[in-house]
Amino acid sequence: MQPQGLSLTYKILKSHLIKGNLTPGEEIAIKIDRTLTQDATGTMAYLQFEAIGVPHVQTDLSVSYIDHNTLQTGFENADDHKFLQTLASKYGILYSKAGNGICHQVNLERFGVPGKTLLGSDSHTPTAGGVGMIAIGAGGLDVAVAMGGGAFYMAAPKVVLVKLSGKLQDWVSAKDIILELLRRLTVKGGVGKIFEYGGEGVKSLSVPERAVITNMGAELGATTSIFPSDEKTLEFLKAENRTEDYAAISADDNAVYDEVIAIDLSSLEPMAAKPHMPDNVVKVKELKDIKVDQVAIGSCTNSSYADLMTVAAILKGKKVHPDVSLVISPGSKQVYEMIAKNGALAELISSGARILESTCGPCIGMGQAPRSGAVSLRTFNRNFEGRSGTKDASIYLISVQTAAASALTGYITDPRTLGKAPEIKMPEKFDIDDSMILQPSTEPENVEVYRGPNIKPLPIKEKLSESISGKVLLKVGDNITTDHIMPAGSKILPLRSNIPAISKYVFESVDPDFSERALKEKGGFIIAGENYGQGSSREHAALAPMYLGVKAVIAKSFARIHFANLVNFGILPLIFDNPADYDKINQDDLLEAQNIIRELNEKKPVKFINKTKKEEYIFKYNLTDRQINIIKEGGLLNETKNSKN
Ligand code: MIC
Ligand code: SF4
Repeated sequence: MQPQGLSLTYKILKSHLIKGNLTPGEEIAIKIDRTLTQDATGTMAYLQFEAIGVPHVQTDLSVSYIDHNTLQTGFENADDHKFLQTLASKYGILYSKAGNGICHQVNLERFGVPGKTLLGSDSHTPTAGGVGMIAIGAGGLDVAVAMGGGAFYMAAPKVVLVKLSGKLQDWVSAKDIILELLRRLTVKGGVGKIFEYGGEGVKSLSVPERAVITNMGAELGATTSIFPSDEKTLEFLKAENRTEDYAAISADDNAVYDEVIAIDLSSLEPMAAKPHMPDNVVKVKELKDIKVDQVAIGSCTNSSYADLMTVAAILKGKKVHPDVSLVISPGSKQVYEMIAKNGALAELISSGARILESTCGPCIGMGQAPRSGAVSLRTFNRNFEGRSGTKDASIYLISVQTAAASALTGYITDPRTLGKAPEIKMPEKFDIDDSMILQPSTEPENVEVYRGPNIKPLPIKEKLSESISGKVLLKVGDNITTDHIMPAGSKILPLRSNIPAISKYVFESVDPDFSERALKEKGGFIIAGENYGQGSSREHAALAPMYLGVKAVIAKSFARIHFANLVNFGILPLIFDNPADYDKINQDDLLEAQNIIRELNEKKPVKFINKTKKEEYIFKYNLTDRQINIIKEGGLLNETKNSKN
């Protein structure tokens, strides 16, 4: 009998496996070849890296990007940038300056290599799956550990084959493929899974198009997404002058998959995710009479050269509707410079577009908040309530084609109504200029790491005690995002290096009194529904609640990265044994667990008493021995230090 073939995913995981078996759900440890950080998660990650105490990064390559916190309304962000620059220089890390572009776009262009592993302190790290990397988003502490030479621990994923057939019709784009998947599978449909793309349809998609899909695979809750490395990959790497990085890799012909999903590309139409979730997807034509106030084009999802050339071709010689504000942020300096040189930028400006720098910008509420009650169309990947900076704005996620068409008409517009579709070719050569990527110092001993007043030491948690008690500080529903738990935006993001200051904003949009109450009650518990903590990798959504004294989150289920972050910072992620108990517990109820360490040691479910209601509940947990140990020690940093002593 012929042995079973391997998926591309399992081939790469196998070649990087350090511990464990590749059986879905089992904990494995893999070697990380490369890491990336961005400035909003990077300061914490590097403070943690310093605490680990190695003199030089242990990876093949680590890059520190500045792309999120670039709206410098006070000294904080610029101070943090200087910290990150000097630290990178000292520890052997490349530093991509503000203005060089969004981490995922620049990483794809300059550092994506088929077959390698990448760990990034940003949930959209899977973008690099577009060139055949296993690229995973994680909390900053996990990235710090990888930079220190440690393995990355994860649950071996189920592998889903997304079999693409046919070819996209005119005006339909890669964005519509991933929106269709979100429509079918929802924002929790990918938890515990890696999505591997295959089938004839793959051949028609360029690397930047593939990267749109792997980028937004994060919104499925997936561990990551990956495309095979083939002629299209070679074409892209050649154009980036990196032919030597090419290797053809794909799944075995007889590869086995846990699930197969078929998509006929030729049957797809322009799609849109309605407010306030990326899986709230309908056909654009169903939204046609909705008036638009703002159109924002950019983000790590849709800001490639081809994307902006498409927009320029649609807007050429025309004017943006008088009631629409159109903002465009090119994904990288490479893209920006190329559209400037070939005249496309002039077309965009002439049409009435407002051009921003190459950063995340409006995607994370760093400027361009829409007006009250506005309809804002965005080519981004997340439309969570309030993320734009305006709580009552309605954000729709769409393709660049739909964005440009709607900017012209002033209404949500199916781009197929515009006539002949523009044809945009991938350039044979991209303009290469890595001068904004700074090399580390050759004399690291002489580099002093700069620390501005914004950088405060990391709070450390005490060990878990046998008995824990406290009030239910907050009860929330399903699909709570990390944007609910720890909001971003131009006011709060500059406080990312200062946990006492940022913790004042925990759950601000859900319950503005949360932080004060948590401090007054000396901590307590959070009760949640399904998929708690979906969205970003920001460990501040665990670190700040930890600072406020949150001891456990009891939920129906958790999102992957946030679950790992809770463990890393010593907060117990517990799961209802009986989901009906969710309805019995209310805010302010007093909960107590009397034998938690004994129960964890015996791997038994934990018993909680509701002293207010005089009830008992059993909560489960899905923790390995390693994770239980981390929680008992009060977090991964404590555990690492104690295991060294
Ligand atoms: C996001 O898109 O939500 C972010 C901002 O890029 C986050 C990281 C962060 O919060 O700093 C992410 O996706 O992980
Ligand atoms: Fe930046 Fe938005 Fe991408 Fe996050 S999703 S990395 S904020 S562009």
